[in-house]
Amino acid sequence: MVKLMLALDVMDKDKALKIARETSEYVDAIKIGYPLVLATNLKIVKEIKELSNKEVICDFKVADIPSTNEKIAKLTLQYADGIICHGFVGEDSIRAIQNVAKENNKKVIMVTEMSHPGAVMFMQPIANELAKLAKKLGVDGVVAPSTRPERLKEIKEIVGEIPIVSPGIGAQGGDLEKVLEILSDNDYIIVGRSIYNSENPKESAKMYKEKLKNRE
Ligand code: O7M
Repeated sequence: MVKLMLALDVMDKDKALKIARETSEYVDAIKIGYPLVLATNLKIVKEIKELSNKEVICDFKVADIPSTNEKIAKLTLQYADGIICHGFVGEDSIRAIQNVAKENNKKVIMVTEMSHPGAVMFMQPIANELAKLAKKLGVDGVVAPSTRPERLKEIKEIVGEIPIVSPGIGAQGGDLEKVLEILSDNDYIIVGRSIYNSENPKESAKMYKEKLKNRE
């Protein structure tokens, strides 16, 4: 079954903990990014992992020189099961993160093409090359857009067995039916606002989980 990754981009600690607790029955992984970490602190990652018992991925879209990437990865992977980095900074910068992840048995997920409209300006033209680099480096996951199924398909074809982590369903208008025709068992959809901003996040997470189950 395609997995559900909750993007927990709320900026209030109690709200984050409540949503993580309520939805944990239906989500496979929780993605924590700058909004929540900057509103609280990095230890929120540990707390959310403990109360949800789910895989927790830090979305810091790390994009620096190797020695700085290494520092960021060391700090992040004390608590998180995985870290998201950008690919456009090049092979050495990604390898620096992979080295830290390997020592700690953690995941590195690399961004290729993003889901927002602006990604067609600079990212889309290089995204297939980034996907090839992800394959060469054997990263543990690749981010590709649910908002552009044709691009999602192309990137998936390039990376082969590497799991896809795909944002854009819900608030960004991605077509879940189309996306599920492309994704396979170890892939994830990322859903944020349409779960955490809904009146009943638990019910919304359940609804997505059921849609994923029904497509099996
Ligand atoms: O469902 P949403 O739109 O509220 O949230 C989507 C989440 O995915 C949110 O955390 C974004 O920062 C993230 N995201 C994208 O929306 N588009 C991308 O191309 C990449 C990401 C992402 O997670 O990158 C790792």
